[in-house]
Amino acid sequence: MDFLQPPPALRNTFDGDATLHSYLARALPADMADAIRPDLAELGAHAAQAWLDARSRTPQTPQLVQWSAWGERIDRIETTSTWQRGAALTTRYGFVAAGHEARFGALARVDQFLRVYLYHVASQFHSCPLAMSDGAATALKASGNRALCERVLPHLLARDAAQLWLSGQWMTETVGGSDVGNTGTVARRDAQGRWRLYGRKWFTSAVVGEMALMLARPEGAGDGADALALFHVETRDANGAWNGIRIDRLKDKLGTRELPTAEIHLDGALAQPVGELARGVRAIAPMLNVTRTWNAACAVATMRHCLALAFDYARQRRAFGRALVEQPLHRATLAGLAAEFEAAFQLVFFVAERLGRCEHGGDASEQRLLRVLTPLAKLWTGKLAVRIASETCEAFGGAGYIEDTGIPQLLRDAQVFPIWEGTTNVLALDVLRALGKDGFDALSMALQALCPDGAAAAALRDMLASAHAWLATCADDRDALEAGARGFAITLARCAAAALLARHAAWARERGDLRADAALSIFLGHGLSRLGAAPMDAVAQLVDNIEL
Ligand code: MFK
Repeated sequence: MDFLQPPPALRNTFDGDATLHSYLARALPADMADAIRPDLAELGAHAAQAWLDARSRTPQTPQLVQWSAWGERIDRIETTSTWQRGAALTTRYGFVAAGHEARFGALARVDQFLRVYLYHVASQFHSCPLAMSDGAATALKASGNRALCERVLPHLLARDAAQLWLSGQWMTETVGGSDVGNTGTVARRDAQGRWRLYGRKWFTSAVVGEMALMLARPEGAGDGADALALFHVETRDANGAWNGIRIDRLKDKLGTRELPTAEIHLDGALAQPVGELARGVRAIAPMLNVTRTWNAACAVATMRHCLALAFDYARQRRAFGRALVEQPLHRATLAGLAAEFEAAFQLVFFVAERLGRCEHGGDASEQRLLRVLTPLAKLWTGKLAVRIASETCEAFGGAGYIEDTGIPQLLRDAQVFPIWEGTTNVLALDVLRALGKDGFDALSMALQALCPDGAAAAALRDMLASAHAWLATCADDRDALEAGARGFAITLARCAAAALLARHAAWARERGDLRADAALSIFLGHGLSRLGAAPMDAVAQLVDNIEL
């Protein structure tokens, strides 16, 4: 009989997550942890079952049905069966609502992101419209538009599936996802004085939702970002017909294939300004910051899922006379990945904690810290998720390259994290914007205050001094600053993650748990510095003269 390798198994992802359990014990009051534990355990069981189910059926993708049998344009999107269960799960577990509810006060965001962390991989990127719905709720609250909040928030934050609305964030146009100031969609008043939108949106991942927030240029306003205004659009009219929206096609994407991302035309969609008829980028920024936090939480969820499979396989799979997990090089490889994950986990949940605190009256210094840590967490975890997913494919050898093992999908899906909600470079430049002229010193002090004495504190002090020195070399050279922004931002993210992992490790050590300590020493061993950019003249030689 030929040898048959058992497939990798995923156990209840809550029960088996030592990182998560240790975090719950440290960061949450015992009564809160007790209150949410049953939901988290159910989500862990759901994740394990979803992994099994996905392996035993043909993959599903959404379909766009543009025409009825009788020639009527209907633009109906048929979603996967997992997506069809999305509203029931969302309202049952409060993936959006929990972050806005009062029962845990400033820890509401931690409650929410724990749920998101356990749900994301099983959700088939239903987490994407949930992120945008959360972002829309947050931006609307910040706008102070009471009438709109009263109409929309009960739906976005519903605990009843029949009431739930999803929101899109329709920002990207054919001119690009990054240079939002070039938005071409125009807002024009109709004969009754109502605003109607005309334009083309190039990536709309929640067109199945009930509403969207989007930027448009009021007719006659000038060029540039400041002239854009933020609008609220409901996708259907009172009769259920599309509100001036035409779905052109669904995107054929590298990954996130269960998520129906559409190209659409707006042809007179009735819309309502959220606030003033200008400065729309600033008005949508709270939404961006929330969706970037989701991106980071979903990235660490992906890392954890990948590692669980790679560890399970390493324990079962034998080669050269022993299990892979006994092979020194494979052990070291897995430990290196796990250490990066542990650090990323601490950073993401720290951002969730700070988001909650800022929403419950955090002072200006807390707001500034959150403003910098959000893009740092997003950009670093996005890249790390791709690396860990890629290493996971490799940890399975040839099987990791075969579609129906489910492993390649992890890599294809992870690749969205550095792209969605702003690329690594856009986020790195945002870090410079967020730091401003004097933000580095404040960040530096905040990180050092978090980090207990020891090897991590010394490494952190040295690294921050190097980062400061690098910044000084760019004081009069904006191009050099921008060229090195990615390395600078990743260095700061690693510094923040090291400080937070050190803090957690010190707490765990006192309780006899040395796992986080081990992760810290490996993480520090990988080095905090990613500083430095190629010399500008060498870059110019290569980029300006190369012919390919
Ligand atoms: C899940 C699966 C998805 C399926 C596949 C999806 C594939 C990807 C599809 C996409 O296209 S995702 C891309 C989504 N796009 C973005 O995330 C936007 C990327 N661009 C940026 O983030 C730019 O930095 C940004 C548009 C926000 C700003 O560019 P600008 O036009 O240069 O504006 P500016 O002048 O820097 O900022 C305007 C104001 O907003 C300023 O405030 P003031 O008016 O008071 O000075 C900024 O401080 C403020 N601001 C900008 N970013 C902020 C912010 N405030 C708070 N937080 C922020 N993050």
